[in-house]
Amino acid sequence: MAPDQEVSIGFLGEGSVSDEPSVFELNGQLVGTPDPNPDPNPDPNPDPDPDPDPDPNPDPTAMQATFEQGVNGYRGTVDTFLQEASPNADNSNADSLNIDANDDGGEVQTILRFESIFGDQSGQIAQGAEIISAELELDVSNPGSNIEFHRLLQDFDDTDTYSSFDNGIQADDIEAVSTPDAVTGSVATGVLSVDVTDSLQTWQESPDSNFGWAILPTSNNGVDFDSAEGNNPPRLIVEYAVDNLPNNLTQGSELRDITDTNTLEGFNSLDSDLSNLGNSEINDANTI
Ligand SMILES: [Ca+2]
Ligand SMILES: [Ca+2]
Ligand SMILES: [Ca+2]
Ligand SMILES: [Ca+2]
Repeated sequence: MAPDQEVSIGFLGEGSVSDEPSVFELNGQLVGTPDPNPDPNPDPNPDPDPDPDPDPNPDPTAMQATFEQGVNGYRGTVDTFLQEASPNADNSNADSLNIDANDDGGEVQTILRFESIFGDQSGQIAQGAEIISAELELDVSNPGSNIEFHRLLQDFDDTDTYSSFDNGIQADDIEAVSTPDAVTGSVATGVLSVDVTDSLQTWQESPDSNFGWAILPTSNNGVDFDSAEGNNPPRLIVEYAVDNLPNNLTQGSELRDITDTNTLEGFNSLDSDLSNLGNSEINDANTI
């Protein structure tokens, strides 16, 4: 509208002019409600039955993660055994591991770790998960007495030896925790299942502290089982639970606010209305 253009305003109604006309005429054109800018893309499928009462505490989803060398691409098992009687022996590639208080006159210890088990990659234990249970399965070829699983407090390579660990591993709360997380009964031939839930829960709190276990003997009747290089490598099976909601959205109302497209559309149309109203007022002020 040109600044000097004359404006004529007329009200339309059924016989009388109300204080707040719903329709009026501006320069010969009808304006006012009805909405001069109807939504050109109304939602063709509005939710006919929005959940009025979403469960604020949905049941967590139980998940399982399994780690075994060579299975589903997993390559994170690191293991070897340390021999007092052969203190410089590198057993990194041995296909069997040994734990024995007396073998050829010296103690034998096994060290075993599963790396890269926590994270957001497929197959890993999800961040923020609740560990429900963890089982370590070992394929035993030589039965024997109880063995103990002590969490290691120091890192190791599978090329480490009894010498490189300075007289092997001491469960002294420096090299390994003094109290074992798990102790087996007598070990039979076949699959030995060890409950290692305590270890996994501890490591999850600080994944960088996962150095694995020192598996230590309790008697001269030793135990052998397959290593990561053996036919049936050690297998770690972890059951855990994750919340159904993302970690940063714990309330149903928060989730609704963010995903409510009606609210967003409402903002768009409100903005459009204000914009049109503003233009009209400016034009009118310029010319009246
Ligand atoms: Ca090995
Ligand atoms: Ca030592
Ligand atoms: Ca022995
Ligand atoms: Ca034995």
